[in-house]
Amino acid sequence: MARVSALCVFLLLGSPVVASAGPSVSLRWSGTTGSGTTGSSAISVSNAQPETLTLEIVVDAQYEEIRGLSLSVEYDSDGDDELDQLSRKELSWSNAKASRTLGPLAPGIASSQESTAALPGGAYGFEGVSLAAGPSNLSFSFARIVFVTRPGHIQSDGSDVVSGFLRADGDLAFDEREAPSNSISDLFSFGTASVNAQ
Ligand SMILES: [Ca+2]
Ligand SMILES: [Ca+2]
Repeated sequence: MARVSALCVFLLLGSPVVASAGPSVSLRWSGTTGSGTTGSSAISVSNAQPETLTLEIVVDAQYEEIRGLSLSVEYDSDGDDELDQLSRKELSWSNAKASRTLGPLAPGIASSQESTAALPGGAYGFEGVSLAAGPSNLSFSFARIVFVTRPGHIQSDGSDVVSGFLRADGDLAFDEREAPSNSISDLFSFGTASVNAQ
């Protein structure tokens, strides 16, 4: 009976719902020195003076245990150069008993690059590995990037920051199964963030 119900839900809701029922990465503005409202993926900033913004990379480990994860972020790919990157940090997560953990093996990310009018900016290879059991069915802060805005460059024209498995050779996710059948990269969905002119 349960199988029949599940099939009905699948047929009613269609495959997009099934495709999104996996781990997801969202980008959330968590801090500003300006007057914009924090807590979502979009924030309003002044176009007259620089503001320092903190961007949280939040992982929602829906339906999967994450034993390893490496992801990257790019920004200003449209040449507007709205942001400069000040710093970035990989965060360690554990549950209260420390029976589940996920954190960087080595300090620092693989590489970073500042955006200009000619080049997108990037922060590549935020990584976390679990040495025992990893997070599942909860959301946690995986990494953090601090930007400063560039007055005169701010445009309200959609996404300014994207996340994803952007390094073909280095970014991936895996679960608790035996390698090499433990990849869960294809299950992930990724969010974006934007800064808009006030
Ligand atoms: Ca820049
Ligand atoms: Ca913008």
